This record gives sequence, C-alpha cells and structure tokens, in this order.
Amino acid sequence: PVSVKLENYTPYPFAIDNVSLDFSLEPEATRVRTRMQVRRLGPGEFVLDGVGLLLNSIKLNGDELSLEDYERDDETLRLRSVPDAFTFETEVVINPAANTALSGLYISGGRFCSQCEATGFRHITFWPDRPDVMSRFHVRMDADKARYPILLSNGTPGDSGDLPDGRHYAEWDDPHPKPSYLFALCAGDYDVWRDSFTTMNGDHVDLGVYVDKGQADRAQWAMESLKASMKWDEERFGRAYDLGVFNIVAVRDFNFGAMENKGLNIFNSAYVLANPESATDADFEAIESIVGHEYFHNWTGNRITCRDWFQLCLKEGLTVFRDQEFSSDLRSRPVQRIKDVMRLRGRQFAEDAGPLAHPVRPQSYGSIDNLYTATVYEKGAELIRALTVLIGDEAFNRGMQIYFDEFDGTASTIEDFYSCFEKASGRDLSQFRIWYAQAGTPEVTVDESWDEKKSTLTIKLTQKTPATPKQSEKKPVPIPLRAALLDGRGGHCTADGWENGETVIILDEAKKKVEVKLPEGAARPLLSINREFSAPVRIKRDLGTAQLLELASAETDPFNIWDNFQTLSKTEIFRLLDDPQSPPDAELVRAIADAVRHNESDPAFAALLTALPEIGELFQEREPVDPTGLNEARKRLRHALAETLMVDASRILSEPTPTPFAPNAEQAGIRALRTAMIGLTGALGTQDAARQLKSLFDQAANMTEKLACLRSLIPIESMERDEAIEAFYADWKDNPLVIDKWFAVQAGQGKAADAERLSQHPDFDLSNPNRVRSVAAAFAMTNLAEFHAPDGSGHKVIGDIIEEADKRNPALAARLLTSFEQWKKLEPVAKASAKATLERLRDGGLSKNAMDIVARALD
Ligand code: B3K
Ligand code: ZN
Repeated sequence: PVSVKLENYTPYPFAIDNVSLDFSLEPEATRVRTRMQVRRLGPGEFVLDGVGLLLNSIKLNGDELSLEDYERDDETLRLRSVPDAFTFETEVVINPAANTALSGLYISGGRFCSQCEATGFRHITFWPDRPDVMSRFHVRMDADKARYPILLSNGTPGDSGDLPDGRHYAEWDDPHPKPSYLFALCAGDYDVWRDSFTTMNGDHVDLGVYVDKGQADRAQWAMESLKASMKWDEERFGRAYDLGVFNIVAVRDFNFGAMENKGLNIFNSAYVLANPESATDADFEAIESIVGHEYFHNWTGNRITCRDWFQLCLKEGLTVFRDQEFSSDLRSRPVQRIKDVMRLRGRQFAEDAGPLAHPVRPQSYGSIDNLYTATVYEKGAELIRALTVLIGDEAFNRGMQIYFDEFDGTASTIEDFYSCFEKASGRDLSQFRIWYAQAGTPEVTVDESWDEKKSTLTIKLTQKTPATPKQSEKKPVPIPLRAALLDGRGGHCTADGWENGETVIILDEAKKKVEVKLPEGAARPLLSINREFSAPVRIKRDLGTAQLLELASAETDPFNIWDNFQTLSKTEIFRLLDDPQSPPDAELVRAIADAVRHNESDPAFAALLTALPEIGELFQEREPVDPTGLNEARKRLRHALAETLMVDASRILSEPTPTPFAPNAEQAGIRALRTAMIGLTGALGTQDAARQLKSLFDQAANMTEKLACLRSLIPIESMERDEAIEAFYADWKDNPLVIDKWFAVQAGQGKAADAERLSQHPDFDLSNPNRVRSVAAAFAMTNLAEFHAPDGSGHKVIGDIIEEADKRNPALAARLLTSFEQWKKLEPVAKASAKATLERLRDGGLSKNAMDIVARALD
C-alpha cells in the first residue's frame, strides 16, 4: 500500500482566494458548479482532487476546455500550464443517494447532508482538497421547496427566494477563509430549537439546533450545552464567536460523533437528542462534552487549522484537552479526570501496545481516515496537559494567547504551536516534542528507600518506552510527575523544596535520583506520585498489598485514591487467575467497600471506586493472555465485593431517586452510585438478584437506572431477563437511539450467538453506523472475553459483519477492525482464530481503509 509521508510536504503552488459553489440539489443527480479565482504562488502544475465526479464542463477564463487541455485519472484533474491568475470553472454531477460511504454529500433520513473531513470534498467537486488551501466560500443552492424547505450552509444567510417548478434557492456567505474539509451543506425539512447568545464583545448570535420533525424539545440540552460552551471559551481562553449564526444539524446516519464545520456543525443525532425519559446521564454528559468539543474547534481547528493531516493532533489533541477542561469546570474535576484516564488506558494504552501503535504525530500514513485514533485524540490531549504541568498554568495560558494572536487565519504545525510556549515560558521545548514522534507508553519505575538516620527519602526513577512497530529505539522524554509526601494522617510532610509537601519531579533522562531531606527525627513519609495522572505513563512500583493499602488510606489526591484501588484490584485479579481455587482477598474487598462507604457523600466518586479494571486494561499486562480466565477471575472479585456491599446496596436503592429529573452533575452522581449498586446486585448472579433487578427495572423512573437494570439482568438466565428484554423493546421500538442501547447492552453482555442473533434482527441495519456499532463495537470492544472466545465464534460473527459493512462503508469497517488490535497477545487457540479471521478478510478483498488496518495488524 502507498503511504503519504510528512517529509514530502510541499506547499500548494496556487492561492484560491474566493470560490462560489452552486448546487442544484436532486438526490440522484445533483449538479455542482464551481467557480474559483486562482492566483499562482510558485512553480508547479494546477492539480485538483476529484473522485467519482461526472464531469460536464471545464472553463478557464470563460473558455471551455477540450479533452487535450487537461489530464484526468480516478483521483485528479491536472492542467500542465495555466496563467498566473485566472478564473476556473467546473460543472459536475454527483449522486448523493448512492453515497453509502457517508463521505461527501449524502442523504440521511431523506435530507441532504455532508461530511468533508478529511477528504470528502473531492467527492463533491474538483478542488485542492488539502487543509492548507483556505478560501472564502460563497454558496448558492436550489432544491424542491416542499421536500427541502430549509437550506443551510456555512457562514451567514444571504439572498433567498422562490423559483419556477416548485423550487427555491438560498445563498450563504462565509467571510472566514477556510479549508474544504470545513465545508457543509444541509437541506431538508427539520424542526428547529432556537435561541441566541450575546458575545463578550456585544455581538448577537442566532443559534439553531435542527432535528427531525417532532423532536425539537429533545434539542434543548444540546442548546444549553452550546451556550455554556460559548461562555466558557470566552471566560477561560478569551475567545468569542465570530459569526452572526451558529447552527447544529442532527443526522441519524453519521460515521462518528460530530463535525465542526464552520458555523454549521453536523452531529450524529446520538449526541444531540436527549430528554429525561429516553437519555441516560452518560448521554447528557456526552452531548455536553461533544457540543463543547465541536464549538471549541472554532478557534482550535477552524480559525487556526492544520497545515497537513500529520498535524491532526494540533487541532484534535488540543480540542480534547479543551473539552476535558470544560467538563471539569462544569462538573467534578477529579471525577472527570478519572473518567478521562479510564478511557485513555482502555483505548489508547491498548493501541500503543499493539500492531497499530503510532506516534501522536506520525511520519507517514496509509489512509487518512484511519488516523482519527485514540492516540491522536486522547494521548494528544494528555501531552497538552503534561505541558501545563511542565511549564505551569500561567505560562501555558500566555502561550495559548500567543498562539491565537500569531497563528490566527493560518494552517499551522506542531512546531508553530510549541514555539508559542517556548516564548511564553522561556524554555527550550525540543525534548518535549519527542513525545509527538515516539509511539508507545513510557514505563516509569519508582523505587524508594528511607534513611532513618539522615531523615532522607531517596526516590530512584527510571523510564523506558517499549519498542513499537518500525520504532525499536526510544529516547527519554520529559515526564512531569506531580508528587507529594504523605504523613499518613491525611496531610503532607514538609521538606526542602516541597512546598506544602508537594512538587513536580521532571524525569527527563533514562534515570534520575531525587533525595528529599526531611526535618530531623521525621517519620518516614509515604510517596504519592503521578498525582492527578500528570503524565500519560505506566507507573511500576514494587509495593505489596499491605503497603498499597496503607498508601491508599494516606492519599490526599482523589485520583490516586481511586488508582491505588485499581492497582490493588489488578494484582488481585491476576492472583486469582493464577490460583483459581483461592478465595478473593477479604482484606482488599473490605478496604474497597470501606472506601465506597467513606465517600458516599461524593456519590459519583464512590461509584467509580466500585468499578474494577476492565478486561481491556488487564489485557495489557499479560502475554499470552487468556481473556476467558481473566473474566472469570474478575467476576470472582466482583462477586465478593457485591456480597460485602449488599446491605449498603439495599439501603441505597431503597432511597428514592431524585425527582424531578435534572441532568446536572449532582443528580447524575446520585444516580451513578445507584447504578453501581444495581451492577453489584447483578454481579451476585442469583435468581433472587434477577427478581430484585426486574422489580427495579419495572419501577425505574429514568433511563440511566432502567438501562443499568437491563444490563445487569442480561447475564442472568431467567424469566425476568427475557421479560425485561421484551418489555424494553416494546416500549422503545420507535426510538432508534434507545433501540441502539437495547442492541448494545445485549451484545455487550451476551455471547457470540447473541451478537449473531442481533445481527439478524429485522431492526439491524448495515447502512446505519450507530446500529452496526451497537452490535459489532459493543460486542468486540467491550465484551472481550466473548469476542476472543477460543472457539472462534466471536471472531467469526464480527468478521462477517465487517465484511458486509466494508462493501458500503469502508470508514466504518476499518474502525471495527481495530477491535482485533490486541490479537497477538492472545493465548494460542484464540490467537490462531483471530489470525485466520484477519487473513480470510484480507484474502476476500477489502476497501483501502480496511486493508490498511488488516495489513498493519498482520504485519
Ligand atoms: N473533526 C471531526 C472528526 C472527523 C473524522 C474524519 N474521519 C470531529 C472531531 O474530532 O471534532
Ligand atoms: Zn475534534
């Protein structure tokens, strides 16, 4: 497979200052006329991207070109010689109704919508489809007025009016130069939830959330989230919105979460629509965070965009960092941090440890769609966070302002971005940038010794990044570790250079020794390290259970309190795996239960304490790994925890759930603890538990608890389970987002046969990514023991779905294929089955996107 290389970047030799697009919308034959003003910047041919376009005409300075004037292949249009300044016009015809890949202009629910990042625009018209060509877009479209009464594009509306034959037209103008990947068009019949916002500069902005007919009230939370985002970016980063209109359109068929098109964000309806009856707290939280994320892109992504796709983390890592901060400010910072780290460890650490590992800024890629990874997003965000620890908040904030001032209106690079923080901090950050070039998760070993006589604690730190594909040699990176000296009584010990007993240790060499002198006669302090998870590393510390329990009770950082229990649980699960006859450690179980009780006043945090590490995380610590055995071991520990907490669970669940429902953090926290108790009840696995869960299911006043009951019931074979599955479907069959959840809980908790059965269900729909993911991703990415079952049944069912999905939607299939990323670690039987499945897929013929993943996985 051919790959694109960062080192081959060359600037585009032309500027296109202005472009007019004229769409005549028809589902099967949309005519697109493009007229651009072109100006030469340097030597080179005039080459445009264009894929699947039926070309009607080309004009240069008004003159029609003939076949010998240009060259065309499947992907480009090339003119060898052109004047230094000219007008270029094309007319093409495209077929949105046949666009099942959902990239470019397509139809969802009978309405037109578009998705252009990264390379969708070339499916709409001929254009230099690369992020460093920025133009002012003027859009005109016409369509049948009855079927498509609302016509939307980027920027602000201009002229509109009626046309003969029941058609009408509208114009949109976007004054901000932008790359083609931010272009958007939507046309159809929608209901709108409207509101407005006044910026800190006093500018009025009309806001609209466009949804399916009859669902306007379900757009309210997205609107609240949008206004909160606009306000937060003003307060935290001094960034105001820059157009008179901001619209969000919800579509059912969408390849990922949402898209930050200038002034016209397009969202997967799963991240827009919510009401108290049908949405869970996780839904409300995700909507808030994704609306924020896309809005924050207006400054980090749109006004300052990427020079090329290698710089993707420049907008994505930074914008994830911004949305995490937004959620932390709106909700609970420690709880947010724990959730972000769970996601990082579950997805990014796994990616970093397998055949798909790549640097946050890679040197090459095979298929750009496959670069939208946990590494670019989540590790990219962690690097920004580590930077804030390294240079301090003040220098970081100054650096951000320099970035906004200096690079506004440009297509930038990681080097540009870091130059701002070098200016702000006065430090050389070249070593920090190694983080961007090196794949793999650094492992930090922490070794302490205490010299009683000298009252000195010696901390020995070493770092090592494991080899990753095509990168065997690794350099040390600067690792900022927040640290504290704990006194064991809930406070800190003071020492030289440790203000309030806290400091940041920068481990920037392979080895480092830190000596901490405490006052004479001081008792040995306990070391708390990587507080708040200040650096995205794995910490290795040779501490026994007793020492870890002591540390957990002395901790003052909520993140580390949680993390100590994670470490303890991990060790215990591995012990149970190796010794299947031995009972779970009663002392550990009691300690977790006590911590849960102790933190009941912060129920969201207490709920997280009940969560044992997921199989996906445990996977990373063993090779070869036996997922079935791991799952059994984990279940035994969970069962013991459930028994210990049952009295508490009964008490907590007998209290009334908060009413009236509000999606705020406070109520969500209470429901999170209730949900955790529902989960533990399910972990008992008895018929009695099934009866209890069914009665909670019947009474549940909100979707969070109802779904938790259903999820917990699924693994317990019982009449109650079957009734709940049926009742839930009957109640919600007309709401596709809720039915997605119904599919997902069954696939996520069931066997391969269940996933197979669900994929044959009449409501399973290969052309809808949400529905496909609700079975395939829920099974393959959250139900690892069943997916990797040694008989190969899990691999087969997912392989079959991927094979079918790939024929229509390569981006979707490629994403699902990443579920195989850990196959090389599997025990021999499951490993052979995974390999055979990948080979079968490869040999059967795959799309370029899917082949890119399979080839790298098998390499
Ligand atoms: N920028 C888009 C992701 C586009 C994915 C293209 N394959 C959404 C986001 O990250 O905000
Ligand atoms: Zn993004």
